Amino acid sequence: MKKAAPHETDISRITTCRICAGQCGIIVELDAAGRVDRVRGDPDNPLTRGYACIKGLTLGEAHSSPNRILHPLRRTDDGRFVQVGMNEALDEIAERLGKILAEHGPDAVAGFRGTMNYTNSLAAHMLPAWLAAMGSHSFFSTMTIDQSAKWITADRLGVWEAGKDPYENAEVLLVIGANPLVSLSTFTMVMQNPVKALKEAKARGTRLLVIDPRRTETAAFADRLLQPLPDEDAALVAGMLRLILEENWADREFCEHNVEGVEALRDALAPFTVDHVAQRCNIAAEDLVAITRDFAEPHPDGRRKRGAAASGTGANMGAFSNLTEHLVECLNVLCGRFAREGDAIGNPGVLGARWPRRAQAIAPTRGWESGWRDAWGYGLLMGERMSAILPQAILGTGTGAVRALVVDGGNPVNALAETAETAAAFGNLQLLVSIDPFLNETSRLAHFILPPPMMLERADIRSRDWESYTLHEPFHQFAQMVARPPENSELIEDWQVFWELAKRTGHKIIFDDVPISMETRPETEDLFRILLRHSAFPAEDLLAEKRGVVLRGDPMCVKPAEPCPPRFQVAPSDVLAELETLAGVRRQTSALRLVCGRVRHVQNSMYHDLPSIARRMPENPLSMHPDDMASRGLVPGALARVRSAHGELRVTVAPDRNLRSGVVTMPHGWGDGRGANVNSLTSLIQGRQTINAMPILSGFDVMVDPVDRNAGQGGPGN
Ligand SMILES: Nc1nc2c(c(=O)[nH]1)N[C@H]1C(S)=C(S)[C@@H](COP(=O)(O)OP(=O)(O)OC[C@H]3O[C@@H](n4cnc5c(=O)[nH]c(N)nc54)[C@H](O)[C@@H]3O)O[C@H]1N2
Ligand SMILES: Nc1nc2c(c(=O)[nH]1)N[C@H]1C(S)=C(S)[C@@H](COP(=O)(O)OP(=O)(O)OC[C@H]3O[C@@H](n4cnc5c(=O)[nH]c(N)nc54)[C@H](O)[C@@H]3O)O[C@H]1N2
Ligand code: SF4
Ligand SMILES: [Mo]
Repeated sequence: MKKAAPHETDISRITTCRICAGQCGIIVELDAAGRVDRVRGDPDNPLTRGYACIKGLTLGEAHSSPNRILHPLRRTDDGRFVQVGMNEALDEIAERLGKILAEHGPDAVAGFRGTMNYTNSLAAHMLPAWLAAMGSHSFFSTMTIDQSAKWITADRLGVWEAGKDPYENAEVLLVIGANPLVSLSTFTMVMQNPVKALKEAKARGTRLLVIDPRRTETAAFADRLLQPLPDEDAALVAGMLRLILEENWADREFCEHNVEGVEALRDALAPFTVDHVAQRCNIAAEDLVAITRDFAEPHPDGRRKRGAAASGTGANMGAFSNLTEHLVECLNVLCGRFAREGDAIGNPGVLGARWPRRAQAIAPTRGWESGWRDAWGYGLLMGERMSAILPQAILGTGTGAVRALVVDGGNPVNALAETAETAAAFGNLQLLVSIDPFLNETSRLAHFILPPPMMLERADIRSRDWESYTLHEPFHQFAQMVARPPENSELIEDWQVFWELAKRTGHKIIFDDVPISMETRPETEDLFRILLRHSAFPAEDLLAEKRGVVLRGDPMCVKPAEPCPPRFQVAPSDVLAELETLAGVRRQTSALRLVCGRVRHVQNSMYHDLPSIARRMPENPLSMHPDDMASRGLVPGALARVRSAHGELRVTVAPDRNLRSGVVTMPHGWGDGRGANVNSLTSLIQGRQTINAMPILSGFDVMVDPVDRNAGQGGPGN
């Protein structure tokens, strides 16, 4: 592609795609009517360098989709939606909220943060601020059906103030159950133009190690790939840790100063010998030793290797997800894979204040053990309730029972486990409001749908609070509004819904610790200025930066630790108990195991019906190894019945030689008239984790049999 010089592109057409964490710089062309016509990657964006995926390139179709909701809708008693004015909708919602608050108290009013709330910085702050204004604890998000094992690990094990080993000087990167080249969401990797960034890292000498039952797009670049049976990662990593301690590959000096519980962990790891683990995971013992050696063994002169291990959904959605994540982070802890005193900090902050990072641990606090607790026994995790409890909380009584729910940019009926149960529970809500431009399984059940402007029709900054994790360089781009909302539409920005409701119910919102006017609605820019009030660079400059720029400023280095720093806790008693349980569990391996896995074309349940997407991916097939297909008499494109202990569905099968045999996969997020929802096979309750109620969404047993397409049973579905 010809590289456009900066002056060739009209700056007013430049913004970012906000579907995923990549936040690619894009150039948006408008048609004569001012609607988004064409989207392409911005070759002059310093980080994304022209990269944009099919999802971002299709944003035009999304914005002008004939299915887009352009006016507030109210559901009638007979299930139809009728158009109402925005003020009328807000008045009625507030009136109903007022009654529910009066009758059931603040916890009965809940909010759900979907993925499109995370990438909307004002809404992301306003949703919890609205709940806090009412005094409600009922803040739910996708995190607790995603990788909240990472939050639990941070607060059981501890975290390192200065972050993991910097990407720039990583000699080795270990990726377990994640596919960053497709999903762009692994914090140890670069997520901007990820293929190019990985190739550059490899050219610098970084070795990539991958543990995944599928030879993924990421694994195609791996120096070593281990393809174990899924849902055995806890045992697998336990085996790696045991070997690291046995071979003296741990960083002994680091552990002496910073880690507590190494001996107790060593004892608990005793059952996880190389042979035991190799057998459980159905891998060769020497491959387990080799990948552990590649990651952990110090250089011959005794220097430790640099570069960290990280996991993704594949490791955080199985039967021992919280334990798995703890053990994965123990790989980093035992090997000391953290930024050390004097190391340059990749991204010390742009939108937020810069603060000194010391070379020391932050002690775990086990926050869920104190404070508020719901009637189902769950506390709060980083201020959030557990999403898999939501259906029970809607149907139940007692502390934390939910009667009203506002969902912003999410589709929890599709995303939570056990779809039929979840949908039935949501149908029992006294009030369900969905802030969403489209009908989906959740908004279809809503009493009100409030359509927002879509991302190219509003301005944004990136997440200030996550910038040090999602960016390895101090990068900033103000994502400007490049398109007008459709003619004759009546839309409301997501954050404004919360402000308008609070005003009507007489609650005062404290936005990011700053009380805001409840008389006159703030301007969007005023709120950006609040979020940027401690920024490392002047807020006015940041709000004017539309192209995207790396703002190095004064480089920052990691500071020395305080005299007696807090320590990582590698062996808290609940983790030891989980290890003991794990050692006693032996799964029979005759059934197929179904794993999660994302595809490039869509994000979760979004935008499946756009013509360019539907043409490329009309449904979500069940991918199988050709040998597993042949042994069941299945040919490519055949219809199959998939049964789990909790449900069944019909799917089209597709061959995938990249899968190890014995493992099948299908993407989640489908099933609303296109493909099938894999969550029809999962359970909200059985096997869910302690602390976060995380259901088992990956690595569970299924049976797959052929179905005769001509036998009148129709196509895929559940
Ligand atoms: N079995 C199984 N289940 C899973 C997973 C799995 O791997 N396997 N993954 C889990 C994970 S990690 C997650 S994060 C969840 C996903 O959970 P959700 O966040 O609930 O699902 P999404 O489909 O991402 O929802 C995004 C919604 O935003 C809407 N939207 C699109 N554009 C806009 C916009 O401009 N503004 C607003 N307000 N809304 C917009 C879309 O129409 C869609 O309804 O699913 C979880 N469920
Ligand atoms: N294109 C695209 N990008 C996305 C999304 C999307 O839907 N589409 N969703 C976004 C969201 S909400 C999230 S949370 C992130 C998630 O990002 P990732 O965590 O990277 O998710 P996946 O790409 O599904 O990769 C999970 C990998 O785990 C493997 N796996 C499954 N089970 C196991 C197991 O038991 N053990 C091991 N070792 N591996 C296993 C799968 O084969 C798969 O390769 O992606 C985000 N980005
Ligand atoms: S969805 Fe695609 S274009 Fe959009 S930010 Fe993510 S990778 Fe970039
Ligand atoms: Mo997610």
